[in-house]
This record gives sequence, structure tokens and C-alpha cells, in this order.
Amino acid sequence: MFAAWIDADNDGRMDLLTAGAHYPGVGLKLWRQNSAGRFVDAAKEFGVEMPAAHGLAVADHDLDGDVDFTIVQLKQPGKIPETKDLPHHTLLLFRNDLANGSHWIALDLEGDPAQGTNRDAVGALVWIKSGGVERQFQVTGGTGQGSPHGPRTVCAGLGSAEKVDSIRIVWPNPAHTRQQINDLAVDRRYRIRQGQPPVPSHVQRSSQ
Ligand SMILES: [Ca+2]
Ligand SMILES: [Ca+2]
Repeated sequence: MFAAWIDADNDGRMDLLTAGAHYPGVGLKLWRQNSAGRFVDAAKEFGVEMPAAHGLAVADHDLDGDVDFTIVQLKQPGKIPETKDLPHHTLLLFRNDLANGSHWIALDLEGDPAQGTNRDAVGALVWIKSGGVERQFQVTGGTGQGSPHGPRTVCAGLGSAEKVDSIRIVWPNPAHTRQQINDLAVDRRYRIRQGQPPVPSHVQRSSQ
């Protein structure tokens, strides 16, 4: 079983992506978090239903601000009859083309080894405040067996918020160095080197 938190519709509420390949009825699922905080099966709505899926690699592959993901589709006719006519071990990329007008921000953190931080900033804690809500993220190298995520970008859905009020970072070095950045524009990608102001990334595309 594989799982990853993503905000598939960038509404500011994290959704849960799960994948399994060894039991009937598991497969690939996307659990959308509604306004009441409940998770509902939205795999069909998002067009991601699969009878057997192995591994998850989550990233904004096309750099348009929404999270995409890659899985391996397995053929398991002995365990999951629905897979008997599928090709064996196929790598599939699901590109997110929702384009629902929700805002977002993407942060590529770079740690300073001179301050004892790994360059990929794996382990950094990030709080993003917008629209009166503060959301917490962590830079990770992956989540579980066969599920590396890269690049290690923090992708945050912001819903209808039209600016980011503040970003707080605790860098993963022995001193737990803290950094705060205020007032950032949304729908943009930034590179943040430890201790330095954010720099807008030029690698950015539009989904519109
Ligand atoms: Ca969501
Ligand atoms: Ca994308």
C-alpha cells in the first residue's frame, strides 16, 4: 500500500492519494477532503481510477502549479481479475489539468551546508499563511516503499487567497535556524536559499 498527501484541486485542503496492487478493490484512489473535513472517493471524478497501482512519485511535472503523479500499473490476474487484459508493468504519468482558478505557490528550498543543512533541505518545516489560514508542510525525499518524490518542492494550494502573508521556515540543521518571509505573490514558483530572500523561478508554465 502506498500513500501521499497532495492538494489535487489546490483548494487549500489536503487530499489523500493511495495505491495498492495486491488486493481486489484497492487499486488507485484519490480521497478528496471536503469542506467538512471528510474524505470522499473522488478517483472517478479526477479520472485516476486504476485496478492495481504500485508506488507513487508525486511532483508538479509540468510546472504549472498543480501536483501531478506517476505510478506503475501492475498486471495481477491471479489476484485482481480486472487486470488480466492490461499490459504488464506500465509506467503512467497522470497530469493534473483541473485549472479551476484556485491559487497556489511552489517553493524550492536550498539548504546551506556551511550551516549544517543538507542542500536539498529534506526535513525542513514550512508554514505558509494566506487567507487567514496557516498550513504546515515538510520537505521530504519520499513517503514509503517505492515512492520517492522529486523534485522536493513544497506545492501548496491556496484556494481563493490572492496573496501569501507569510512563510516561516525551520531549517533542518543542528541550530534549527528560523527564517521568515512576508508578502509574496501567488501563482508563482520561488527558490529560497537558506538565509536569503526568495527569488522567482523562471521555469514556470501556465495551465490556462
Ligand atoms: Ca484539496
Ligand atoms: Ca502540474
